[in-house]
Amino acid sequence: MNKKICIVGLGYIGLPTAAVLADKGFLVHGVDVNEVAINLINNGEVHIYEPDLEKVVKKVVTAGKLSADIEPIKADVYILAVPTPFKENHKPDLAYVESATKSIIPYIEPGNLIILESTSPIGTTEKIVELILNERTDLSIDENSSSQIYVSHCPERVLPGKILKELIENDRIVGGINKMSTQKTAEFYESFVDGKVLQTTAKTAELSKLTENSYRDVNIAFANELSMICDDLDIDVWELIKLANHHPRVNILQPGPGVGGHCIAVDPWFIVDAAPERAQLIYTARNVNDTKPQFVIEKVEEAISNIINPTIACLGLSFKANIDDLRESPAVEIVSKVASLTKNMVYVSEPHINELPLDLQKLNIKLSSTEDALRHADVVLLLVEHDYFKLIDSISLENKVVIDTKGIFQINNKGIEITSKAK
Ligand code: SAJ
Repeated sequence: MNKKICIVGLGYIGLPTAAVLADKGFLVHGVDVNEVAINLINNGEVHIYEPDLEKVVKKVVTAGKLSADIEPIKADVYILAVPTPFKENHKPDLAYVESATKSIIPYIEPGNLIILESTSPIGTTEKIVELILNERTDLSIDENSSSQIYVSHCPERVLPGKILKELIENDRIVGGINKMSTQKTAEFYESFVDGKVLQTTAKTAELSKLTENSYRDVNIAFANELSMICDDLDIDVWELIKLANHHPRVNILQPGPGVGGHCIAVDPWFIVDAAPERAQLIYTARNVNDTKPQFVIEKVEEAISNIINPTIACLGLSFKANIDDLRESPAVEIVSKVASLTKNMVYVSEPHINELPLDLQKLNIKLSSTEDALRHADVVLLLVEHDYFKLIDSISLENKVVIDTKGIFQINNKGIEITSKAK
């Protein structure tokens, strides 16, 4: 446990990983370009919301086990946990991985272990090796050479909202650029993970992560497609799915306003990019999920067409329930388009944030309490199934048009009369 760890990227994955490793006894140095985040972390505070994270960060910073800076330091293990978004043409953007790699190159020494945790297109781990060896001819990946370094991919697989638990409990996939890299990396994860640590090659590890998220995307697309079919046929999709899921080998996921977040809405494109001719189903699923927000907007248009001077309340902005993360959120996209449908103020309630994102601040949108939003609204658009919204009582929805994209009002069976639905 006296190993020194340097983690580049202190976001939703890097910071919890840093906190967990420091809590397990490692000496952890976190690196980020965001100086505000660095100052907060060094004060034992956090810049993102994740249950219990602040508590652990405070504990390990106070114990002197975690510190943060804009520059890396010499360490035994380097973990890269930076974003891998896509460019406008849906091609992977590796700029952050490249700059993170370049930032550690001057510090690497023989014997060091370099782990890429960012979800990455196939071949990225090998690219990292190339970048390092191009600049550091004194290092090598030859097994048993005295200047050997070890490089692996170990994709993060934690679910936002349950990160601290899943970092320890989930099985991990470790794929090195050679056998020794795989082994060294597996030993490292085995020292703090309770789940199984499964060994493979770097390329298989890369594709396995993309596969997991594409599997989920395809299954959510199935639910979203069903919801639109049901809307055409005037059938309750929530009841339909509940009934179908009674079959022992059927387990349909839940429809929603679209798929958000930085993972499931992004990663399938990396497979499409690697195999455009073959990845037909994955490509179609992505498009089905991407068209769902427009379907919801059309439901709002339909609903307000019958109301004179309508006021709309939107409930939820985050990309999924009970978190504050707005990245790639279909709710944000929908709310900004809904604002263009009316001259009136659109009331938005998102209990997990204190301030609207900048783009929404410029529009006729007001961040308000749920109670306030409901009081003003003729049309209520539920976009995220936060637990908080499940407490809304039927009286506050009386005489309003409710568009419930997550089916929570029906699930609660509160007898709310829903006059229009975007299931
Ligand atoms: N969603 C639905 N219906 C569902 C389930 C989800 O519409 O039945 C929507 C959510 O509302 C959200 C989106 O899908 O907009 C993604 O949410 P999620 O909970 O499915 O997944 P993420 O993005 O929070 O985390 C995923 C996880 N991957 C898988 O479950 C295969 C997580 O384990 C990964 O670590 C994470 O991506 C990642 O970082 O790649």
